[in-house]
Amino acid sequence: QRPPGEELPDRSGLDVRLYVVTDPSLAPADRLVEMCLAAVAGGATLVQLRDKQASDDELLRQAEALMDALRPSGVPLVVNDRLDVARHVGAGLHVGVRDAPPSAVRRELGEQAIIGWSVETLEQLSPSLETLPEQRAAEESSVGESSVAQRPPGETEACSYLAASPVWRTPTKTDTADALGPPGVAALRRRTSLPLVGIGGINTPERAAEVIAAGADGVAVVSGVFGADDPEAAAAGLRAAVDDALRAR
Ligand code: TZP
Ligand code: MG
Repeated sequence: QRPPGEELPDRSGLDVRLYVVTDPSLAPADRLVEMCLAAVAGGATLVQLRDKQASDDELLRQAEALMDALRPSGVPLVVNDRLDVARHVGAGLHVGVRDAPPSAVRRELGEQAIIGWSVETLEQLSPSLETLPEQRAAEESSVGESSVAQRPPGETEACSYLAASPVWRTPTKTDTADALGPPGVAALRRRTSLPLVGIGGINTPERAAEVIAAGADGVAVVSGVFGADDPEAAAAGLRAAVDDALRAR
C-alpha cells in the first residue's frame, strides 16, 4: 500500500495526436515561440524543443520562453535529450536509444514528468532471450503460459509515450535506423499499450493518416509544420487528417 498522495499517476491521458518537434534551421531562435504558438493554434497537442547546436544558456532561455508561452494553452513542452534543461524548467524529456535510459530519467524527473523514448526496432520492446537469462528460465519453467506476462519490467515501464523512429527516411535527420514503414508501426502497436507516435517523413495529411491507420495514436512532425510557409495551416491540415483517421479506426 502506498501512502496517500503517492499513487502512481495515470500516464495514459497524454494527448499525442499532433506532436511538433522544432529544428533550429526551420524555427530559428528569434521565431521559435511565434512558430510554436502558430502550430498550437493549428492543433498541435505537444511540443518538443530539439536543438543539438544551441549553447546551454541559449537552450535554457528557449525552454523557459516556450514554457511561458505554452502555459495558457495547456500544451506540454518536452525537451530533447537535455535532462538538465528539462529539470530546470519543469519540462518533459525525450530520449533516444543512445541517450540516458528512461528508467534513469524517471528517477530524476519524478512520477509526473512526461518521458518519451524513441523506438527503432521491435527488439527494443521485446528483449531477446539471450540478453535476459532470467526470462528464459522463467519461460522454460512454465510451458504453455504467456511469455509476455513473465517478462521482467523493461524500460517502457518508465515511459509516458513511445516514438516509432523513423517511419520513413527523412532529410531532416539522416543518421537514423532503417525506416519502419507503416507495417513497423503496426508491429510496435501490437507490443505496447503506451501512447505511440510515428516520426520521420510525416509531411502530408495522407502520410499522417497512414501512420494512424497502422495503429499510432499520433504523429510527430518537424518539416511538415516548421518547414511550411504557413505553419498554422500545415498543423491544421495534419491534425484534421489524424482526427479523421482516428475516427475511422
Ligand atoms: N527522429 C527521427 S526522424 C526525425 C527525428 C527527430 C526527424 C523528422 O523530421 P521530419 O521533417 O518530420 O521528417
Ligand atoms: Mg538523442
